[in-house]
Amino acid sequence: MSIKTVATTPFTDQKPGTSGLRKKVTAFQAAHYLENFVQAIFDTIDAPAGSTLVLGGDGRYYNREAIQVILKMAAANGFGKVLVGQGGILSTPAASAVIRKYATYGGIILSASHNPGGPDGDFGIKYNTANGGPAPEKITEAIYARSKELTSYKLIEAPDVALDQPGVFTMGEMKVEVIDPVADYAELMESLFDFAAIRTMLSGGFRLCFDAMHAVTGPYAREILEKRLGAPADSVINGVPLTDFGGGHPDPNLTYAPELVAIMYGAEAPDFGAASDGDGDRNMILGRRFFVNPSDSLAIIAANAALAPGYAAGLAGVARSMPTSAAADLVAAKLGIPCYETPTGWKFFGNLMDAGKVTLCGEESFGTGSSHVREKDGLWAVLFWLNILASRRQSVEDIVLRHWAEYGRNVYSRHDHEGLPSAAANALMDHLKDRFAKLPGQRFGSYQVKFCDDFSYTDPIDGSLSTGQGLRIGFEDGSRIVYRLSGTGTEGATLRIYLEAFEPDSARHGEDAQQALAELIGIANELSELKQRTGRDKPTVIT
Ligand code: VG1
Ligand code: CO
Repeated sequence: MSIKTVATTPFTDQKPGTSGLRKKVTAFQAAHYLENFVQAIFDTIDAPAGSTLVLGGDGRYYNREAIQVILKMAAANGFGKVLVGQGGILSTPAASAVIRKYATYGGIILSASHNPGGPDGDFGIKYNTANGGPAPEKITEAIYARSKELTSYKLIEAPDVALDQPGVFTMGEMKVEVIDPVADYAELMESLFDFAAIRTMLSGGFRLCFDAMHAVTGPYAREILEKRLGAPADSVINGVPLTDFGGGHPDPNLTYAPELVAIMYGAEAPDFGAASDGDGDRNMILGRRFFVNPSDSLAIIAANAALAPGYAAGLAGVARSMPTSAAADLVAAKLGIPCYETPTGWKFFGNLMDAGKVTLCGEESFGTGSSHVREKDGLWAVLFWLNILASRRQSVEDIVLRHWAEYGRNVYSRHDHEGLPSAAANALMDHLKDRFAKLPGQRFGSYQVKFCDDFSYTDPIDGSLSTGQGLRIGFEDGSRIVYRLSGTGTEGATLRIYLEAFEPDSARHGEDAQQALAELIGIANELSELKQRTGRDKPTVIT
C-alpha cells in the first residue's frame, strides 16, 4: 500500500456551524478543501489504528466523489474498516443507528441537510462520535483549530471501491464493507413501535402521504411505510433520491413542501401527511388541512409516549432547544420528569441522553428524536405519530386540540429572514444587545419586558459553557421573543425571530398563530429595527 503525503496550506474558513461544515459544492471542489477538513478530523479524533468508521451521506451532488476521497484518506490514516451505506447513502439517523449498533469509533456524515443540492448547491460534512451523535463543541472547535495549522494530508493511491452492491472490499489494507443503508434502521424502528397496530389501521382505510422530497428518506419510507406497514404503493411521493433533490429545497415546512401541502389541504386530503428533509433527520407532521407545529409535536409525543412499546416504561426526562416553545415543559411538569433547555443544535442533547437524563428531545425546527439514536429522526417521528393515531383512533387535529385543551396552547411561530447581508444582520443583533440594559420594565402595547439576555448554557454533565446562543426578551405574561442568526447557511446571514405566547383559553385555540401573535411580531420587528436595518418587513419563511 502506498501512502501519499500531500503538502497543503490551511483554509481559514473551516469552522463547523450548528451542524458540521457546510459550504457551496464549488468550495468543496477547490483543490485540497475536502481533504484538509477530513485530515483535521482524523488528526483531532486520533482513532487507534484499526478502528472502524461509518461513512455515508444524503446522496446529494458530490456525495460519491467525497466518499472515495474519504475512504482513501481513512486507509492512509490507519482505519481498519469503514462501513459505507450502499450507493454512499445513509440518512443521518441511520448513520447514528449504525455507529451505535456496531460500536464503531465514530462516523462521517456527508450532508448539508435541508440546504439545496446540485452543482450550484451546498455540500456538508460532519463527524459523529462513538455514541452516534454529532461531535460536541469541544471537538468541533479542535477540528477547526487543527484545520488552521494543517500542512499536509495523507491518502493512499488505490482504485475507487464500487459502492453499488453490498459486500466486503479492500482498499489498501483497509476493509470497506458496503451495507444495506435501510435494514438496521428499519429493524430498530420495528423494535420501538407497534407495527401490527399501524398495519391494522392502514388496512382499515387510513390514508397517508409521505413526501421524501427526492432526498434520502425515499428508500427508508418505501421499505418501512409501504413494504413493512402495508401502506399503498403511492403513499410515498418524490421517493427517488436525486443528487439535486429535483431542484427543490428539501426542507419540510409549509413553504418548501408545496406539493405535500397542496395534497393535505386539498379536497381529497388523506388522514395524515409528513415530509422529511435532505438527510432524513427532520419531520413535518400534517393532519387533514391541519399543521402540527413542531414544538407541539414534541409535547404531544411526550404526553402520549407510553402508547409506543419502546417507551411504555416511561420517559427519563425531556429536553428542548431554547427557541422551542415551552409546550414540552408543561407535559414534563405533569409527568413529574425533568425538562432541560439547551442551545440550538442536536449536539447539545448528546450528553443528557448518554447520562440517561432524557429520553425525548426536540427542536422547533422540525426536529424530534429520542435516545434510540443520537440524532433527530424524521421517520421515527412519523412512526411515533402513526403509533399514537393507531392507538387513539382520533384525527391529528383532534389530538392537537385535546392536547391544547388540557395543557393550554403555546402559540408559536418562527419568522426567517433569509439571505441578509451579514454586516446588516450582525449590526441588528448588536443593536438589540445595546438596548438590553434599558429594556426590563419597559412596556410595549400590552407587553411589559421582564428580562432580556444572551442565552448561555452550562452542560450539566461535563460543565462545558456555550455562550452567545440567542437573544431572549421575556415578557411579564410569559410571552417571549428570541433572535438568532443561523449557523447552517452558506450565503449571507439568516435571521430567525422566534415568537411565543401562552393561551390558556380553549375558546381561542382555533386562532391562526400569525393573528394571535400579530402584536408580538410587530414589537419584534420594531425592537430590532428590522426594516431600517435590512430593508425587509416580511419574512421569507414562516413556520
Ligand atoms: C438549524 C435549526 C436547528 C437545527 C440545525 C441542524 O440551525 O435551527 O434547530 O439543529 O439547523 O438541522 P440554524 O443554526 O440554521 O438555526 V439539520 O436538519 O440542518 O442537520
Ligand atoms: Co437535516
